[in-house]
Amino acid sequence: MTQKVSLTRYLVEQQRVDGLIPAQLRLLLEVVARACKRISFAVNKGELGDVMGAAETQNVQGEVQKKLDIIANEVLIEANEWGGHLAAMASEEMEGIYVVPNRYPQGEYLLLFDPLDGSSNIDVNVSIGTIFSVLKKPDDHPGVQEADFLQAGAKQVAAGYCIYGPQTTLVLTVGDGVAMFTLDREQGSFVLTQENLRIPEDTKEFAINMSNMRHWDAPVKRYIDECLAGKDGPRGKDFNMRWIASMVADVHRILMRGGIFMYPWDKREPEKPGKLRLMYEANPMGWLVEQAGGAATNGKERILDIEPTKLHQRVSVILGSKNEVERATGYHTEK
Ligand code: P6P
Repeated sequence: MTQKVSLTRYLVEQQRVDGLIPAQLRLLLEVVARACKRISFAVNKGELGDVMGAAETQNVQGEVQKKLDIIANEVLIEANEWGGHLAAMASEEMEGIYVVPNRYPQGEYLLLFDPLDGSSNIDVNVSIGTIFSVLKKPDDHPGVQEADFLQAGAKQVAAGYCIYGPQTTLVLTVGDGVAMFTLDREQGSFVLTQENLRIPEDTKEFAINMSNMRHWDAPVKRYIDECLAGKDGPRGKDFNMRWIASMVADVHRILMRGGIFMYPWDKREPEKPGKLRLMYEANPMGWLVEQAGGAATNGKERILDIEPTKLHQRVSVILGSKNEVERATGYHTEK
């Protein structure tokens, strides 16, 4: 029987082999994984754990928070603040950054996360997940401030997500491909189940919220209309559609079998470039997709090249199978 490789062993071997994972980053990733395990157990309790439904609060985005949104945020903060590997954290659920309290040692990394993405699916038992991104704190000044987080996605040193679905699966990159770890609930540890994940460059499956069609810009409408025209249309093949309304679940499907995911700008709120957040949704997912051979743009430029100006800024997202992302992006630049 082939020996199972735990997340810890994988990270130690990666650290030993190519030095991509300094000890402090390895510690950070193991702590995030343990926090995701705790979140998974809370999510799996459902109605049995008084974790369902809405809290009486709103987040910085003005969205009603679910009880599990708050629980997941607190789990990640508590798990990561004392270890000495972080200087500060930023979360979709918090307006400002969370600086590691003085009673704990400060580290050189910055952790950003959407603690529970897709939370509108919690109450209907559909897959949701935690998305995280790791940056290095600039070392040209003492202390840490919000501006230290405003780095392009290309500067990430680690990124990943944990999807809470039929399996609890952690998907991770440190810049040397994408590895997948499945939670072995009997052992209580994440076990390596796939590495060097590759996204097929072509696909017949698109993911977009079709109810917004009348609000889209022309290039998006052209791309989707051509998919809908099927084999008698300009694409010469039929397409399938999926929309789970949980970015983690849609991106996981694309990492496993290809596809294109689109949450474009639309004219409902024209002042917003898109719905999804750059720093802790589009950047980590964009890097994972690129590391698996896919592509990620905002319709005009590579997501990872965008220079952020605000912590919670939003962005239009087109990501997935390389040839489809290039086609959809090309329609934007043609325009
Ligand atoms: P809509 C979840 O709220 C989320 O941020 C992403 O996970 C998901 O892809 C998107 O919003 C769904 O948005 O407008 O289809 O409900």
